[in-house]
Amino acid sequence: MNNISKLLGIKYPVIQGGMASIATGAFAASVSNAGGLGLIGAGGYDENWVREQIRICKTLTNKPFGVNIMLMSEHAPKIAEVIIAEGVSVVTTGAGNPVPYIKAFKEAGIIVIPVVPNVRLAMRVEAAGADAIVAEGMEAGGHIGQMTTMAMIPQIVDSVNIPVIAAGGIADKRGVLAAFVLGASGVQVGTVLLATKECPIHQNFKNLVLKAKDTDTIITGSSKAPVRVLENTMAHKYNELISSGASFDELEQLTLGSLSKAVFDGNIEEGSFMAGQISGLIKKVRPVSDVLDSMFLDVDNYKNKINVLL
Ligand code: TUI
Repeated sequence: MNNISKLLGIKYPVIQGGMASIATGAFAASVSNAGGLGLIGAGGYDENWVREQIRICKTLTNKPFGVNIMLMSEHAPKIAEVIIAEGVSVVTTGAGNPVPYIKAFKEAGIIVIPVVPNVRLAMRVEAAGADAIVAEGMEAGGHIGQMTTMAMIPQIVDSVNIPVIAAGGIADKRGVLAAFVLGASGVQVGTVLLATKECPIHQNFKNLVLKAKDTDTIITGSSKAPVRVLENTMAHKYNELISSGASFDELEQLTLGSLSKAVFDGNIEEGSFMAGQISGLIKKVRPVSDVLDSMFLDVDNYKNKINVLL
């Protein structure tokens, strides 16, 4: 059995992205029930929302699931306490340095998988006790680093001894196999899960993903917090605001506010539709189980054949 599947107790070595403002307890449960690791995306929500979603998720699946903490959030410390109190088995982190949290999670017996954008942070979180890492390339949607998946994965694989999960630009079996060839042990996906029956986003958001071309995402935001979104009026307005010197806090508020406008209202002009470059590959809405089954159908077979050649 694959080491990530074994570590997490799941069928397929795939974990869901954090998907701030999207990944509810119900959505996480549908990913876990389909054989991946579902995650509740804490995003900008507070600890009470996260506690409620954990309890909902527990009623909808008996499979492992986790919580993703967005570390830029002011609620992150309280959310960490709730995760420990509720006995969640896996935590992933994003958008910041998770090192201050790792010891407490490990003492509580929680599997910790930070999302990192470069080799330096991968090495730091390994030294602090992380169980595995997600290495997320800048092809991904949402908050991103500077490295591409293709260039980063083998460099991280050669720099750490813990399993590496590849993310950014992966939406089908070809992406999974490419990740394995680069030395990853599993994948994280977000964009492809937007186009699922179970994903609780506005239909307009799903339609934008379905009709996106390869070049339809752009990077908005400051160099401190670049965010990949589907190009629209809001994305350009945001970049103009940055040029005019808006503060970091103002921008973070705008990001989270416009994310809600995309996810809940389907507001095509004013929403921030966070999605990755692989949007152009996604042509239909499917059940989560179809997405995961098709990503992993016969993958072990192909992997063994490739390993003979490597
Ligand atoms: O976190 C993500 N993707 C996200 S978070 C999000 S919500 C949001 N809200 C307000 C402002 C910005 C975003 C939407 N999408 N992916 C994982 C990820 N983590 N990508 C990059 C990083 C990262 C960046 C810097 C991780 C660590 C880090 O460390 C900085 C340091 O302190 O060393």
